[in-house]
Amino acid sequence: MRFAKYFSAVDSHTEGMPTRVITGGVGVIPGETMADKRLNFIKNHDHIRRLLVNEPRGHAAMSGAILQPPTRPDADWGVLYIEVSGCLPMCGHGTIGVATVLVETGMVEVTEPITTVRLDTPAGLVLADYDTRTKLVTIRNVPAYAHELDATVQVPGLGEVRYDMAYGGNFYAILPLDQLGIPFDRTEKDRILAAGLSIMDEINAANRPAHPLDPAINGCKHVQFTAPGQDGAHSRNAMAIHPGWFDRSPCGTGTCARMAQLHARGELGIGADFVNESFIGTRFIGRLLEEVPLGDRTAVVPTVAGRAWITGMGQYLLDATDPFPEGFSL
Ligand code: PYC
Repeated sequence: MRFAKYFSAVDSHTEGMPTRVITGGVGVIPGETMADKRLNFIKNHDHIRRLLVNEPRGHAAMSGAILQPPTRPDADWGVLYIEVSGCLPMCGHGTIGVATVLVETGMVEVTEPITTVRLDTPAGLVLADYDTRTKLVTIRNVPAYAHELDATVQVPGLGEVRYDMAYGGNFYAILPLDQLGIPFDRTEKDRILAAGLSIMDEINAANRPAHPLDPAINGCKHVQFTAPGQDGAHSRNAMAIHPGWFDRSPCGTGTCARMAQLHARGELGIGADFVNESFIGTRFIGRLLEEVPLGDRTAVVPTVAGRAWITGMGQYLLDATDPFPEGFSL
């Protein structure tokens, strides 16, 4: 057999959501910053993402992270986030997975009981504190902010939809699912997903959000349908993501966006815990540390805590004769 490509990987899941951490085989992507590397990767190397997340090596809700040397002296590793939806600026569940893999495989120097891993991400520096006693990873994310409150959009088949747009490393349209009259129930997943995809299409056509300091971070690929929390959770979500899947975790950047939205509405104070529950019942614990300026806006610095578990280690290969060199999706 002749291998056209050969990648080493450590697979994990964060509260149910996979992160395939690519530890070798990609090489160093050119770029002065991780944001530059992300754009270069999207333009010139996206076939690698497709090969690693699409079927048959991945699946319709696959997600991963490619390790890179950092581009800044205060970081231990650089990270590019890959998913079926594309190459994200930041990913919370992915960061929890990366920190767990780096510590558990000894790729960073481990200190007991807390190891701090400093990650250079396309959205900015993210710190991850790994607790070796509990496996809990607490990430200190980039500043999150409420981009627009009480926006409306006309959606075919749904009429006028009211939503808040918030950023937590990605942009999230946030609305209560009961606004659409759909029960918060996994048996309704097809209807919920179809509504989410239509809403993001119309928002991107009519009112596409962009980050105030980095216009390359733009567009809404996530619709966070919320429901009241239960059994100690403050909120639940069904996170509909382009091109058609749900986050299995409570969504790290989505939890940060939700906290920024609640803070802007005066419903979440600095220092208060916010427990967010996923569509499969797993939880992250979020908290806002402080307010900070972000261009001419006010943002908040969020933390999110959750756990990840390693599920496998392996090599992913591309045989030179494989008829699907970029995999496929159905
Ligand atoms: O955890 O930030 C997250 C995330 C983004 C997309 C899927 N998960």
